[in-house]
Amino acid sequence: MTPVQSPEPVNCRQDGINDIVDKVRDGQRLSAQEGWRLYQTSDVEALHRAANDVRERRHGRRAYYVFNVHVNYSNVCVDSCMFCAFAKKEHEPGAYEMDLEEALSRTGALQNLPGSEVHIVGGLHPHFPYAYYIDLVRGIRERFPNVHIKAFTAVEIDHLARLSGKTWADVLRELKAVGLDSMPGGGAEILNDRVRRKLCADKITADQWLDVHRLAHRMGIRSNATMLFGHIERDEERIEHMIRLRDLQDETGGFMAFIPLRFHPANTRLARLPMASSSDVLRNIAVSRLMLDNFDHIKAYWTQVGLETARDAMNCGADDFDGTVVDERITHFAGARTPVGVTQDRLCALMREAGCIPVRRDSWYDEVEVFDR
Ligand code: V47
Repeated sequence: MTPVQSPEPVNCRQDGINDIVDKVRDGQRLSAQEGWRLYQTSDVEALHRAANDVRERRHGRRAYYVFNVHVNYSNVCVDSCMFCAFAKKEHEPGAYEMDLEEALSRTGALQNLPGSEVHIVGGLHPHFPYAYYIDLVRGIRERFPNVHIKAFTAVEIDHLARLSGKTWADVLRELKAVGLDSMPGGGAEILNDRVRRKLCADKITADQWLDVHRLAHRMGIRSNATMLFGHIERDEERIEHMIRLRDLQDETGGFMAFIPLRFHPANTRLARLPMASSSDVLRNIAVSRLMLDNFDHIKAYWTQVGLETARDAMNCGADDFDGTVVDERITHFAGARTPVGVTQDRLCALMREAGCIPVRRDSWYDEVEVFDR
């Protein structure tokens, strides 16, 4: 694990970030201490500008989205994470399960369009057999050969291994054999043991989350990485999280995008907490763009940050809106007021408002359609 320096004492805090901006311009890597200063600075304009410069060097004014649906196959979960409003115990009101036919019919909304994506995530179900997950991926692959299957977080991969008595490698190999293309970045929360003990003690540890992704990357399965922010975590723990991801990315190069997830407190055991403000959302986007110098893409996940804030994020370091995100449930159980899916026209209009060229991408970030008129 990467040692993260503790922050400077408050009395010698340095507010300006010109030296950090110069380092970024020279292509130098930022330290934990510098990352922490990016969270503290009052010069938000300089922070956003520096992050936007990096974004423009990598992607110009292109802004990406994918045509996608979410299939949250069940919310029944053996874990009890403090931040989660989605998970229910079996037989609890609101608990649900989807059979294969329902998952297939939801994926059908993509019309088997080349470049489209199904994002499959669910609770850790105590009784679904291992075959359910294999059949789900195989069934989608057989019926919709053009659809990219991005399925199962590292936490679910570990659950499948426990339930089947197989190794992580066996599970990943068998899922890949029936059609799994890539893995989503969920379940990372904050990669710090203090936070995980308080927030999600039942979950795999930070090291295990990283180990599953390392293994997946070595097996040719690319993935994303998330960071759930705006609950009990400290700025230095956000930075530790990013540095641990950056270290793994140095090793494998397997991450495609980083996605800061804005914690939604409604209906959770942390409902007393206020939701992070839009300016905090933009700060996280900008800091991650500057710290994660080996990640190609930073997503502004509009379902959680809001459509207008996602638009503004395109000028603060983000280059990707995620997608149409039809049928998302996890954030909506926690009170999200954003639509349950948007049209491609709406996404493109927002990107143009941000001064960007909308680009429909596939899940590997290859361009499918550029709307440059
Ligand atoms: O793992 C749970 C988080 C994640 C809440 O890889 C919450 O492309 C906010 O991982 N408020 C699932 N967040 C979502 C996810 C994701 C989303 C979009 C794109 C990708 C990708 C991945 O949502 C969970 C958890 O970290 N979450 N509860 C909540 N109350």
